[in-house]
Amino acid sequence: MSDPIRFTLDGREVGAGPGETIWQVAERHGTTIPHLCYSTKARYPADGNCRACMVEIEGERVLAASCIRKPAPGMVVKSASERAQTARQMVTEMLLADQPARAASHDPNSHFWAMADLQAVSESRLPASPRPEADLSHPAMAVNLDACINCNLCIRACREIQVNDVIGMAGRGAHSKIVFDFDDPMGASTCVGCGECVQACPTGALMEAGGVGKQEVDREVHSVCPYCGVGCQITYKIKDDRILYVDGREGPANLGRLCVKGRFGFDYVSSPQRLTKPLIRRDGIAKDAIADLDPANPLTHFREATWEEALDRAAAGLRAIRDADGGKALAGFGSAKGSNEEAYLFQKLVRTGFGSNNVDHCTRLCHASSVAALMETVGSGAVSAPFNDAEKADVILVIGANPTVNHPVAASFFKNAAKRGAKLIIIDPRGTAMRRYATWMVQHRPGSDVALINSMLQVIVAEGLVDRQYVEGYTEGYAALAESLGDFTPEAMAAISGVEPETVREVARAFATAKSAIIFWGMGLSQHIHGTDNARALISLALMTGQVGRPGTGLHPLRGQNNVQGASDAGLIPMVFPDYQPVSDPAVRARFEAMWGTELDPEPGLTVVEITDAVHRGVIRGMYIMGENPAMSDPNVSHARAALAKLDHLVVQDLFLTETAAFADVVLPASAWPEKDGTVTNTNRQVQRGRKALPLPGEARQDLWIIQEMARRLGLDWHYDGPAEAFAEMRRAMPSIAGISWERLERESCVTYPCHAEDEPGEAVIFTEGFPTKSGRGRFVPTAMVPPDERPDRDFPLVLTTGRVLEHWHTGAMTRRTRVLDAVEPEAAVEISPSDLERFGIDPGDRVRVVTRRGAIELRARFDSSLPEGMIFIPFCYAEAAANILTNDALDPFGKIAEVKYCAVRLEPATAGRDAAE
Ligand SMILES: Nc1nc2c(c(=O)[nH]1)N[C@H]1C(S)=C(S)[C@@H](COP(=O)(O)OP(=O)(O)OC[C@H]3O[C@@H](n4cnc5c(=O)[nH]c(N)nc54)[C@H](O)[C@@H]3O)O[C@H]1N2
Ligand SMILES: Nc1nc2c(c(=O)[nH]1)N[C@H]1C(S)=C(S)[C@@H](COP(=O)(O)OP(=O)(O)OC[C@H]3O[C@@H](n4cnc5c(=O)[nH]c(N)nc54)[C@H](O)[C@@H]3O)O[C@H]1N2
Ligand SMILES: [Mo]
Repeated sequence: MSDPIRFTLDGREVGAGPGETIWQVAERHGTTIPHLCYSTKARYPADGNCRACMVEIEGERVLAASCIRKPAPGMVVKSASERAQTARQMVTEMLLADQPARAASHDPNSHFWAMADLQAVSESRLPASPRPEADLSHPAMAVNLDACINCNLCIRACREIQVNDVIGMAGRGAHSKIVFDFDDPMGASTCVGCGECVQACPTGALMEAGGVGKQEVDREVHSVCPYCGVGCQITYKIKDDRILYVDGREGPANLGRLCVKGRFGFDYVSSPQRLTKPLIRRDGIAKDAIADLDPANPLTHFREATWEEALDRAAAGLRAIRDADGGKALAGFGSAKGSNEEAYLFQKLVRTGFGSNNVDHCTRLCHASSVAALMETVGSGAVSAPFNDAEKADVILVIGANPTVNHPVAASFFKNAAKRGAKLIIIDPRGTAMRRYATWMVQHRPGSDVALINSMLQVIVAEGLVDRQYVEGYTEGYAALAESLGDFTPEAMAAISGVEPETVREVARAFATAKSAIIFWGMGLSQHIHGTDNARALISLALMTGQVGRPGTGLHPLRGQNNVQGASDAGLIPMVFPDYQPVSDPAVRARFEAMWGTELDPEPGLTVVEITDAVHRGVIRGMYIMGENPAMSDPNVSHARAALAKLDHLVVQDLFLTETAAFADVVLPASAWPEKDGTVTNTNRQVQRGRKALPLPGEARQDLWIIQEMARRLGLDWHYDGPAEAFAEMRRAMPSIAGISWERLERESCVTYPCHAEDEPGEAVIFTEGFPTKSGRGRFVPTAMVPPDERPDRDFPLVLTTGRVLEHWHTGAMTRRTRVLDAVEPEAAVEISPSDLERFGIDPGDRVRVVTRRGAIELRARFDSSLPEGMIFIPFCYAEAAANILTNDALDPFGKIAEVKYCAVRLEPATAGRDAAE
């Protein structure tokens, strides 16, 4: 380290570290110089435009902005000289003149008022200018330009940090003001509601709607966002045991950033529809009538019960089936929305209490195929590098993923990288929002990924761009792979993928010759009957070019649920015990038998869709479902619902009376994320600590407690006194987290696994020296083309793809009960390309009927120019138009994942015509 720069600050000799500004040195020595446009909270680099932090420097005529000025050796700085103080007070007074009076201000506790206090400025001698009206058009945020001081922080938040490019400055001089897009109301602009501007604003000019600023927070609790796998760290701001608002915290994944769900999507926990009492199905109410069950009024179908009665009933039903037909007649779905500790105990309950391995969860519908390919080729199913490594990459490939919608905070880092000069390649049949920042937006035909990726591999081989040294040093099976690529020329594949051969060549060359290239992929690759092949081909791309195991390189399947990585690690998978140890391996089994003190089933259990089929065959008769909503999320959901109805006994543990709970015999009201302590593992393999922020509503109980009470009634003698004890056992079962103690998580909030010892930091980038496979080498697995299961034809001429919208979470269980999110996206719509709208004579806004071989739904048509002709899109979050009534449940043979990204469909006029619907 270089020597500090010595200089004099307010008569004292001090040192400045490299890059430190005068403001920072002063702060370090206990002097807070007033500052407005430089936000320590938002931690953006200073840009020195507000002049609130001026200091005097001896020998200089003009005052200097201390937030950007760096000290020089021997400099004499006076932060408290009269000249500096007067100038700063003048700045504050000028700004204050245009502000509403403090008592009437939008946020009397704002940073601005704190800075005015610091200088003892409480009113202004200057005349006020006219006050603009408030813009309250957005459901989550208020725009109070009367409080704006033109500090630019919101513009930087929107442009530089989140890269949404909505906020700008219009007008000049005294007339300049911030605007959204072309001076649109915020609610009508392209704002995506991330609220970064609100977090950055020092005055309350941009703030949470509903007068939040006028209320005093009485507690803060640090936790993790409950939505996606990015794992943003957050702080709950609480008043009277309710969440008032949420701020982003400096977690390693999010660096203070959040998206609309993390910031504004928290009030599902206090929804009037929360389950607050255990429920038992009324006698004689059939299980086939979910349509007429109102989640706000469960008492038509259920009666309230005590916990004692409900738990006894719940467990007795399962026990009876187990004792009559054996453990294989039961199955459990655990949750990727709960904690690691809950997931671990849930799978242990199934394996030791039911006595089979019939335990699975939503990973099966998600990255199961990716994981199958990763285990087979590189020996580990998790990501090789954190997504934040995009920052170090020269080339970023995003394929079959739409991060601005589904991992918005990760997307902000990808956009930062693209702006910094990284080449961004996007491969997706539908143009995604990130295309604006992409060097190549490759829109291939859906379902043609193997053809496309293999043609890239073919180019790399044919043009001699293979990283020979890497291939020889770290891989096996290259010769057979190269051999298999002969026919996959870009010319031959163009007929299948629809991509110009020259584009394939450019993209392949860019990837292969980059100093560092990283791959991100999502459901567009995994949710196909050839999902495992898609991932195999992609892995070959990384291996062949040596783009793995170094900073800025790697394989990153973007994990979906907040804890899908952790739930999988903890063993909510039918073929493996915790830490992916195969149930069929006798040595592994012996270890777990010794640890759990019981005999274990040597046969892998059934997977999600296989369980549905087994119910139809009468093989499975009872289920325990915690924190999943298969009656909405399973493919071909009419078939899945019929299976739920057919069960002799179903126990559902959830926050709400979901579509799945509608089929339950017993419903157990559980704990939402902000109501519990526990750990979760994000897409980066970062294990993070969530903390209880709120009391449980009514008689709802902790999931961990419920699982244990169920376990006891199934004959297991369990006593885990809270998550720390469950975690301690997990550490013994899972070598990958052996170095992570509860105390350490308490202290550090986040530790990356694999981490083998308490004094190790954990490995952010893995595969630096080969792979955890038997041979230590990464394996090339050749792939052949398998067409989608159900292709368009005369009767069903279009391709249906399904997925998500930014504001809603999966089946809508949580987000449709969140005020802000449901206000932004309240209604189901099918997105259709302009040419298909024309071809089928549909106007945007019309109600249409969407029909596949499995069923039909009716919803509104929406114009979407990013879709190619022949492909329509429906999100699966709307119960009233459930997309999964339409989807195909044909499975990938390796990952057992269903092809929800592709089936044949047709559009018809709605039966309830347009007028009737309006
Ligand atoms: N807002 C929101 N965010 C979420 C979720 C949510 O429900 N809502 N869910 C979370 C979960 S669990 C997950 S798994 C992730 C999913 O995140 P993503 O993987 O991004 O999810 P999807 O929107 O399902 O699909 C991604 C893309 O696949 C494309 N696609 C469709 N067919 C094909 C194809 O044949 N080939 C290729 N290459 N692409 C294709 C679609 O056009 C779409 O852009 O999101 C997580 N984040
Ligand atoms: N058509 C189509 N179908 C799909 C997909 C697709 O792209 N297209 N994607 C698939 C994918 S990737 C996934 S991951 C699945 C997701 O499918 P699911 O996991 O079934 O969907 P969620 O809506 O997230 O369900 C979570 C449930 O847990 C409850 N919950 C939340 N927190 C807690 C808690 O702390 N404790 C308890 N006990 N309950 C809680 C919620 O109320 C909700 O009912 O959907 C899959 N289905
Ligand atoms: Mo997922």
